Amino acid sequence: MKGLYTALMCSFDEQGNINEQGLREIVRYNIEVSEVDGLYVNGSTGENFLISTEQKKQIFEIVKDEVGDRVKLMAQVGSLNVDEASELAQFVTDLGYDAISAVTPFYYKFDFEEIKDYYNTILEGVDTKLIIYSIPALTGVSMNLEQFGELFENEKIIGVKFTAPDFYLLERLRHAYPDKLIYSGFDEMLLSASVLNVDGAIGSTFNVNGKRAKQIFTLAQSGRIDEAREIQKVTNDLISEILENGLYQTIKEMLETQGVHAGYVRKPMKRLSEEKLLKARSIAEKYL
Ligand code: NAY
Repeated sequence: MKGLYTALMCSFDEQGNINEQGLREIVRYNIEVSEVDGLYVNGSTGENFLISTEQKKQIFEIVKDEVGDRVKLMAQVGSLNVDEASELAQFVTDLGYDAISAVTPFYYKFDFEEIKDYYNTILEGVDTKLIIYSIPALTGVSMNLEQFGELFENEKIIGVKFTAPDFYLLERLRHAYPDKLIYSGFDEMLLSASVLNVDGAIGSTFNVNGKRAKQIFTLAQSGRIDEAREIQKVTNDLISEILENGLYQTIKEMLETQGVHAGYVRKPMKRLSEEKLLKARSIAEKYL
């Protein structure tokens, strides 16, 4: 399960329906052009929190059908509705996904006991492994070393997608849990995380920048830090332009320039203005 995983985008049409062909094209582009090791399906980048249970299932099915066994697949099933999360966990396990992942429960200020119960409930009765999805900036949920340790006591919890700039905690986690999988979640910090020996990374920008990300990761692993730093610099030039223009919308438009029908974002996300569309195309021309 080690390596680089694209946080997969989903293609939606103007009405917000799944564009199956577009989604298949995004999958193929990631495998054949970006050459990532795996796909992280229905994460933030997949606009997971904006779609219905049925749409989530449809996406899981289409992606598995398109991928077959070519790359590893992680399914993000986390939901404030624990019944939905459990149902999706069973669904993707039956489909043959390699692991599930679940975002920490957010919005209500759950205490740690509740968070722990959420994970144990999702895993009850389902024969799969789980990666915790920790993203404090969006969820407001920060866990400390001991709390991660307590979650890791459940042997089915095999790792964490660590999307935070806290490199002290990341180093402590790596040191304390050498056998758990740690994935870096911020693409702009990939080199720094790789130096701390993470097992892989999961990122939205890998949809268009997978090859550079892979270079950063493998160069860092073999101690070639100067070379990795150069590629991280270009990557961060790209990421800052993407962030300034609109993250998911710009990546989608960049994919469109490559003949991949990545489509539109779902409401309430807004579409790019004409000016920003042109900007997205010029970013693609510059970096792809
Ligand atoms: C997800 O589930 O799609 C992710 O969390 C992937 C990680 C990304 N985080 C978000 C919130 O999009 O790749 C990062 C991020 O977009 C990138 O580093 C730019 O900041």
